Amino acid sequence: MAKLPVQDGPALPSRRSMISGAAAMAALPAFTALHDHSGGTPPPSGTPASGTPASGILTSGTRATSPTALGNHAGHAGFAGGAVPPDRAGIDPTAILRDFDRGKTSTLPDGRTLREWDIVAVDKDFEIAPGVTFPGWCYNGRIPGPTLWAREGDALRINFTNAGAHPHTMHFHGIHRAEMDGTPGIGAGSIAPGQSFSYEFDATPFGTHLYHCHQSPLAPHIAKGLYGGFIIEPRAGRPTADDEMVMVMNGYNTDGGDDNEFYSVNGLPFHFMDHPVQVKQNALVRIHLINVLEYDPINSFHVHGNFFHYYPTGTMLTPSEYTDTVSQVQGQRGIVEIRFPYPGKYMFHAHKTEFAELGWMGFFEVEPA
Ligand SMILES: [Cu+2]
Repeated sequence: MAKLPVQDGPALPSRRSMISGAAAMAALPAFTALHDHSGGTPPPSGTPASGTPASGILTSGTRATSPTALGNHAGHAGFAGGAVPPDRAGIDPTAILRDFDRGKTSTLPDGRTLREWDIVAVDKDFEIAPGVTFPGWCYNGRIPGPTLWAREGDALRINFTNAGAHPHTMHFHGIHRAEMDGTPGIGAGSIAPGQSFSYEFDATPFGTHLYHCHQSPLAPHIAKGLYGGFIIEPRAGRPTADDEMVMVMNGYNTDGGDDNEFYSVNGLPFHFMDHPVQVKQNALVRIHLINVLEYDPINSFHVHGNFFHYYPTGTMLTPSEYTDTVSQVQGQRGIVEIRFPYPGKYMFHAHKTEFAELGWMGFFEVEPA
């Protein structure tokens, strides 16, 4: 498959160099300005600690501060410089967690609810790791795109405008007519820069789904950031959860090669190390878990100190499994339901160690009831 030129300018880190410990962070800004020191996170054993050159990704680059300065930051994120502060990154994974976009609703003559969204594809840069700018393509200026929420049977209309520099589409998982599938060559097909199209279909089946660009070459069009969650609630609803959230597992290919150099959930590597997901003891926490990772065939989710019920694709009301680890292939998703019986901090991460060490790890912080 042809590779897209994903960036210009100075070379960004490659995964091989990061794993091997070769100069990884070629353009690190001064670390001292990078993060606050409130709520410092003690590194769990086995997690790369800042300032440990042997851990590969922490090797300082030409503009890095001294190892001593790095050492002062042990406990932050497991990453040289920590996670990028959300306001600088342009991505706030904590805000994305509980941000469900229910669209603009109106009632059709037949009494059904029409749910409508305006989605714009744009090219936008994000600072995904300290000093690493990723030239993203995204929906509504964010990675992942908005989590669209609908109720089973609603009529849906997604007004899509392509304000980017490349042709894109919106391809929704679900049941719909071919011409609404967002596939090049069918129906409206590719939506050229400056063009618009409204996708219209009904919300079915219920479950936790996703949408993404389906323009060729597919892997870069998705991995540049054109994806988001698409949740269809059962008509009669699910048992009420005390807390409901979305976790979109993704990766970043920063060098245009065949793999990812960074991994995250909700778009920003290591974010939830510095900003643990706040939950309450014994509360029912429902997590819509979606894997949109490209380049790597399998991703996984593992939680420490607990087990959870898992509903594959969210299309059933009874769980298939009681476990502490699930795997998902590309495009796979499901619902995790979990209650934390004990207060404290519990890691969650990909159980593929390499993904975890390159950003896909975080904490739940359980507040006593
Ligand atoms: Cu695209």
